[in-house]
Amino acid sequence: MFGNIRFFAFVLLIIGCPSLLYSYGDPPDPSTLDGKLLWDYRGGSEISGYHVAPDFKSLKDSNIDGVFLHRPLMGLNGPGRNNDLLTGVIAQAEAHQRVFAIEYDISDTVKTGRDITDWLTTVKQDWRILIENGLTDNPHYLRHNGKAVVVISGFGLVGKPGTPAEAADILDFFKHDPIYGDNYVIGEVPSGWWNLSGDSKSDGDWYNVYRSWDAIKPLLTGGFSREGYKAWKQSQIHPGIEEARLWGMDFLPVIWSRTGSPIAGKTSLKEPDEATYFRDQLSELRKVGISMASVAIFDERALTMRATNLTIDLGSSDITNGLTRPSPEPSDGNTNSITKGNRLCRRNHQIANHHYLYLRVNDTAAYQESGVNASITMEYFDQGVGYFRLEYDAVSSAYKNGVTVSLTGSGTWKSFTWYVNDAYFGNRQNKGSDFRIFRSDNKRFWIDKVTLSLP
Ligand SMILES: [Ca+2]
Ligand SMILES: [Ca+2]
Repeated sequence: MFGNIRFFAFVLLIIGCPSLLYSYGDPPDPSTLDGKLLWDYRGGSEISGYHVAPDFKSLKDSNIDGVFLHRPLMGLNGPGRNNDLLTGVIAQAEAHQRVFAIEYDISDTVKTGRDITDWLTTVKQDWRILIENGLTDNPHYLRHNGKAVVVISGFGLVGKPGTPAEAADILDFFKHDPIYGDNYVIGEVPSGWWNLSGDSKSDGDWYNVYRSWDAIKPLLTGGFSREGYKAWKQSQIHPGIEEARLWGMDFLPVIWSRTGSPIAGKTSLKEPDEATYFRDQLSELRKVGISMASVAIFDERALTMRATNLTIDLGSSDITNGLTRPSPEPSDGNTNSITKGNRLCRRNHQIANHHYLYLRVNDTAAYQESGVNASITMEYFDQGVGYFRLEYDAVSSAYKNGVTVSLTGSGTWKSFTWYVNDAYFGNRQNKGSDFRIFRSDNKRFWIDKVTLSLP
């Protein structure tokens, strides 16, 4: 029955706690949604196939904290793939220290022809069984404000089942049932939820239903083009934010990938464009102070596109991919090529005068960002004493200091990664550079490869 349905996936990504946006492999704290990236996993994709738990190692490597596991309503009453998938997700979450939460999608009922009474009962019964089996006691089950997180998707959409009374009924169950309630409930609702327009049913009773959730997550996927996201922000995000704040709800807008998108008229982008597209959307959200967002992707290939790696392999002629040395180099940062420890690299030319390696970030990858997360990895020869320090063009300063990394004199090649959450990269350093690496104490440095990772 699923042969002609194209499954897709969402990533939920919380911004506004920039330092937490990318955890870089640290185990996520399961007690809060803040700062998390969660893949709203729809049970399969063109890559993994249906009812296969996603590879959580790749989620971890992509700095995604876990999944919202979509639980299709069909089959909930019996054994089968739903529980196989859940079992797989739990095992993967435990193996790779990720989190998960359940998402019910009531629009499934259109596909299955189930009647309304049945699915209301079905969802409640499923949740009771899950609770009684200790699901939310699992240390990897996501919580927020002390409550287990549940997503209910699809209420209020034109052409989908469900009345305002039924929505209120199930929300009441998840929030107020004396045994199975007291959950943090996220409503995935029509984009026109705030004014009952467009994709939202217009019945005035939906007004209060939409304002009863703990968090509102409007379905905006496909609602804007790459060129149109700023207008989209004005027309959809601003009023939605204001309305949610007025009612004391958290707000989670969506940004999305076009890779593999089945949405008509939205062609896929090439990889660098895709990553830039993500970043542009995120940047727009940050500018209006949004603290949470969701990201929709349509197949797992898009996961890797969230991160862009720019590299430079230093030598007599550098091998560059998005990072370059300024030419000429600034007067305090002249370098020359040398072979050191069997690697062709660059060192500072005169140790008394040249203390920096300067690098430029390709403007098409990042330029005048509103505080982007970035990691910068340096491969250096560990000789002598003193330290290296990153100095980068940040929102607050063109030469903001990163942490220092001490040399230990081991006589080996090592690497070190800096993590920053407020990069501006506006070409404001000497010779239009975006960051530089400082070597202390008038000492020699040898640096080979530098990698900049952007979301
Ligand atoms: Ca090299
Ligand atoms: Ca630049």
